[in-house]
Amino acid sequence: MNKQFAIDVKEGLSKTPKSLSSKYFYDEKGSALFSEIMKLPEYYLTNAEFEIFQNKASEIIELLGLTSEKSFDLIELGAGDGYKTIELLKALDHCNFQYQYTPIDISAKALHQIEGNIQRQFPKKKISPKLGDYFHILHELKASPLPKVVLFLGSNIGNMENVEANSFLIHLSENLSKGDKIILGVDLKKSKDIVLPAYNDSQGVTSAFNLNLLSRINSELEANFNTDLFEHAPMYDEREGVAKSALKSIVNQEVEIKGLDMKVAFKKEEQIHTEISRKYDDSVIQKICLNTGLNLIGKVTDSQNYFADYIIGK
Ligand code: AVJ
Repeated sequence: MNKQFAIDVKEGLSKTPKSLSSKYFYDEKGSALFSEIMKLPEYYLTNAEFEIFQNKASEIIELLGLTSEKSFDLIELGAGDGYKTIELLKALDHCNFQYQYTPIDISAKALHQIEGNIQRQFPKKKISPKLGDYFHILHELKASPLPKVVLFLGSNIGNMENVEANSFLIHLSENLSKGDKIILGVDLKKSKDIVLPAYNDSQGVTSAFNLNLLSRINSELEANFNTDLFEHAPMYDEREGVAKSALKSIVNQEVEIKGLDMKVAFKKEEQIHTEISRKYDDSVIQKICLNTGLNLIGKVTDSQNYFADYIIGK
């Protein structure tokens, strides 16, 4: 992992335009900042999806075609703190469903947190967290005879280009059996006035989240980025439906990365691209489901039509 970080940073900062992968945001500091982002008034995504699970869980359950006599595996990819999932679990329990909840994450800390949160809400529930790579674990779970419902929430898929998202769904589909379902949470295309502030909050938390990537390179790869000389540069392309974030060099400067044995020159205003957060509509969802063996069953949205949870079946 750390070795891959070094390889990816070297490659990303050697090309034109420069880029760094958003998957590296989430070190300890970055994960804490992302938790702060989810509480920001401008970051409507979390509340919108929470509202869906709070008010429309029964619609979701109906679209999943579940019956309370049969048990199933409820598997979550990258569960975070489980704040939204808990609402779905409450609704499932309310209807007496039998299921085994399995959150999968590459962070032991995240799994502990979710386990604690669930134990607090449902003292009697047994959950089976699994640490590791999504597909590796899904492959292991494929042997289970029970039907599966896989959760991939929070518009996490939005960090992928459509081609990547399509490969991701192909891979996911290969690890599912006929009749299994996916709940895919995605942010919907909408006006720039709503989207842009979500990535450019007034308290500067998103800016700190983005700049933390440079601090991470400083500490893990012995670099000397001065984070005061870079600024958070967000934009939203309304036509394309993609929010993009970059770090912009405020001056002409050179940065040394000892751990990579390299020096990187930045021109004033030059950007390092760090993240895309794609927004969706039915046609984009259809497109990323092409040739995956998956089909769209339905969708459930929040009251403002900001966010959707698509129910997809194999
Ligand atoms: C966790 C990928 C859904 O893109 O909205 C939040 C990450 N980046 N603010 C998103 C993020 C900046 C977030 N996802």
